[in-house]
Amino acid sequence: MSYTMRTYEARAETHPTEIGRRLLTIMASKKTNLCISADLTDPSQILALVDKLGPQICLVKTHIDIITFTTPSSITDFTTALSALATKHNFLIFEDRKFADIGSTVAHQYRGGVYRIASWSHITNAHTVPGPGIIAGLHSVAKEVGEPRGLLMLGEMSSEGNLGGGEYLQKTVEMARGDREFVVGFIAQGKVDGAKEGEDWIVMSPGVKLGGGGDALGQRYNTPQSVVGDKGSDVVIVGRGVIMSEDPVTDAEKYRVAAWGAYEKRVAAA
Ligand code: 5BU
Repeated sequence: MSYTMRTYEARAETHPTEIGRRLLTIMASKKTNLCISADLTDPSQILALVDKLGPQICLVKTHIDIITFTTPSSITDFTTALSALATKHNFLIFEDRKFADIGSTVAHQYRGGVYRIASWSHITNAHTVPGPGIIAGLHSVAKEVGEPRGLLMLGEMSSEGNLGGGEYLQKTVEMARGDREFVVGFIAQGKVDGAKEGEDWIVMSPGVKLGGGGDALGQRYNTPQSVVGDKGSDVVIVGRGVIMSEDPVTDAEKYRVAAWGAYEKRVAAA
C-alpha cells in the first residue's frame, strides 16, 4: 500500500526519522495537518498570533530573517518564547531557511550567525542544487544539537515558472534516499511518485489558499482538497490566507477542517 493511503497514526509508528514520528504523532493526536506560515515582521505580533493558533496547528513555519529585531538578545528572547509556545501547544517549529550552499558553508549557517537556527528549529529545508554535500553538512550540525532535527528537501516550489517538479523532484528523491535518518520528506505540491515499497516521505505544500488564485509576484495557490486529497501531500502550509485575516482563529479552523477532511477521505478510500 502506498504510504499516502496509511493513517498518520500508523505512519507515526514506522517513520524512519525521529522528527517524522514526532510530527505524525502530533498530527494524529491534535487532528491537524495545518502549518501556519507566521510571516509577520514584528516578533511580539508573531508570538501573540501563534499563541492563539497553537491548538489548531501541528507546525509553525518561520522566516527568522524577515523579523525586525532591535538587538541580538531580542532574537534569543523570541526563539525562547516560540519554543515555550511549541511546548505549551504541542507543535513543532520549521524554519523555512532554504539552504543552498556547499556543505561546509551551510553547516556554519545552520549552527551559527545571529540566528543559531539548529538550536531552536526542529525542521529546516534545503535546495538540492548543490548536491548531497548540503545534506551531510546540515546533518553534521543536527548531530551536535543533541535533540531530534529533520530536513525537508525542496523538490518543487509553488511559484509560477519554478524549475522544480518532474525530473528535478525525482532526482531530489534519489538524493534524499542517501540519508533516511535525517531527511523527513519534501516540499512539493503532491506525493512523491515512484516511492519505493516501504518508503514514507512527509510532503508539505506551501501555496495553499481556499479559493485558489495567486498573488502579483508569482505565487500560485492550490486548495487543501487539491494538494492533500487529490495529490497526496500531507501538510498544508498557509500564510496570508490566515495571518492577514481579521479573525485568524476562525479562518485557521476552516483550513484545518478542509485539510483534515481531505486526508480522512484519502485514507478512507484505501
Ligand atoms: P502565503 O502567504 O500562503 O503565500 O505564504 C507562503 C509561505 O510559504 C511563504 O513564507 C513562502 O516563503 C513560503 N513558500 C512558498 O510560498 N512556496 C514555496 O515553494 C516554498 C515556500 Br519552498
